[in-house]
Amino acid sequence: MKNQHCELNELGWSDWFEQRSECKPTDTIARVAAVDRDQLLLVDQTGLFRGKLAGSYLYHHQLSHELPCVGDWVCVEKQSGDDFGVVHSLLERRTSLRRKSVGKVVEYQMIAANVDYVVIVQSCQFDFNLKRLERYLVMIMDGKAEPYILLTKTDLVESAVLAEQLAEIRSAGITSPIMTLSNVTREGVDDFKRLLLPGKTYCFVGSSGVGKSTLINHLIGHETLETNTVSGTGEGRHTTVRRELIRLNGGAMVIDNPGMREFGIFGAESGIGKNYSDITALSSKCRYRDCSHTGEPGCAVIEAKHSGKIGQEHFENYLKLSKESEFYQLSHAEKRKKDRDFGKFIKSAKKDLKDK
Ligand SMILES: Nc1nc2c(ncn2[C@@H]2O[C@H](COP(=O)(O)OP(=O)(O)OP(=O)(O)O)[C@@H](O)[C@H]2O)c(=O)[nH]1
Ligand SMILES: [Mg+2]
Ligand SMILES: [Zn+2]
Repeated sequence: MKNQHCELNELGWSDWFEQRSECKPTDTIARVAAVDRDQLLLVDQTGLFRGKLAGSYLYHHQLSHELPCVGDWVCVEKQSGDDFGVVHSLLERRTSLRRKSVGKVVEYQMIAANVDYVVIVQSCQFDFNLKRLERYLVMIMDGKAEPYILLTKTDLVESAVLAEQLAEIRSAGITSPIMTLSNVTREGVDDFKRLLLPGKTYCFVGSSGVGKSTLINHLIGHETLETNTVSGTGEGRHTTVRRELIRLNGGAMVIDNPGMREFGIFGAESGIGKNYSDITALSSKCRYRDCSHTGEPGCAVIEAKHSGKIGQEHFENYLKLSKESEFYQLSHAEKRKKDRDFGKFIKSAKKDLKDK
């Protein structure tokens, strides 16, 4: 991993944070480049270093949105020369990209903090969906960031299809800037790249497989030899198992995201139940209670499909949505596990404190 030296402003620091910072004069101010459970990858003027959350911080902040996420600014206790720091506070967020968690207390699952722009990526082949686009836009406005709309895979559709999608977005009254590109022919990639401003942070969101990482790799790749990356791209490749802040050679910062499952906009209370009540009603007649309606014996849904009571397309849309919803459940389970790990961490951290 490459270390780099730069000013805090180049990492996105501004007066806004300066005025609100409660860091002690002896603290190091750093930005969170990646989070791996209780371990943090931090970056400041001197480069990258590892950190962990102070036990006392964890003790007082247990809701997931109170914990640092990628893009956050934090106050760190660190001896000069040390390559490890203890994070003891989190600065107020100027913007946050987050979704509400289901539960009794109001809790948010953070996607990223202090991003200036959120790039909503949809592939113009198969993935384009106005309703989903609108939901992303609401989420972005809610978090006070600026949206960009990016349609990818233009190599796979006729230009008339693309033109129709653009018209559809505009006629829905959406005025955000729209870009189009193909990662294969590279048409539009340079135009997109020119939009990225130094010192600004861009977070990429969108369904799995729409080409977010491929694009980010192109953005890095042009200059692989001399790329200054904030984190994890030493191998020259980017994987989307976790979010990380990457600094491009031009000075802009990008955050990749894993696809749909991280977004979880298909909660049980939204779409599926309402629009597919015919199928959910039939499910109760399936032989198996957890029937997935994909070939189990005694499946009432498949039977209804064969007899024509349920349309093929309706059925396929249902399957698609419920798969995405499973992804959401999965991410919820992962989150629970993470919380448990954090719980264990709190215990051990508290023990550490006592031992001192
Ligand atoms: N034809 C075509 N294929 C593309 C384009 N962009 C990406 N792909 C392909 O689409 C697949 C998925 O691309 P990724 O970049 O991994 O998609 P992603 O959005 O990062 O997906 P997740 O990480 O799962 O969220 C890869 O096989 C890419 O080669 C494009 O513009 N045109
Ligand atoms: Mg990816
Ligand atoms: Zn069934």
